[in-house]
Amino acid sequence: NGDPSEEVQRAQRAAAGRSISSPVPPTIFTRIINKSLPAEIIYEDDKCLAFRDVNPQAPVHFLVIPRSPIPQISHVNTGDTELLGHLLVTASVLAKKEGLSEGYRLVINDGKHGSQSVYHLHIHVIGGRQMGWPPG
Ligand code: IU
Repeated sequence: NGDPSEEVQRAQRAAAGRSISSPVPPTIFTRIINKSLPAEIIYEDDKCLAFRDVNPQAPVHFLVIPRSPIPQISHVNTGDTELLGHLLVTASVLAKKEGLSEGYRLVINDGKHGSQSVYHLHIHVIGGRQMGWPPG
């Protein structure tokens, strides 16, 4: 006790413990990725998956999510550039597959002002009707 080296060791053990446990609490989307919660998955690969939104806001409404549990778009860094590109290209390819030839809306909600409700990054792909602007 009172030995500074012990204190340092304790702090290092605590820090190591924190980095082992995930800093991001799992969301419902982790359960969709794990298949422990059923969802209508329309596409998946090694980096992402896409599934229909349970509360669709248009005739076509699906979400494209990374397997990696990035909580929100404001938390990404340059190391995520390739993954984010992949999510956008996947959204575009799937929109075409879903027949959205007249156009569609991509939405990423971030944080409180963005009305984000699930803190696992997702791109909404919404289409099959005329969209309004500005969004609410
Ligand atoms: P938001 O961008 O975080 O607000 O959107 C979350 C979306 O996830 C929203 O459109 C929900 O309807 C959708 N969703 C879902 O598809 N399946 C679920 O089990 C849950 C939410 I919870």
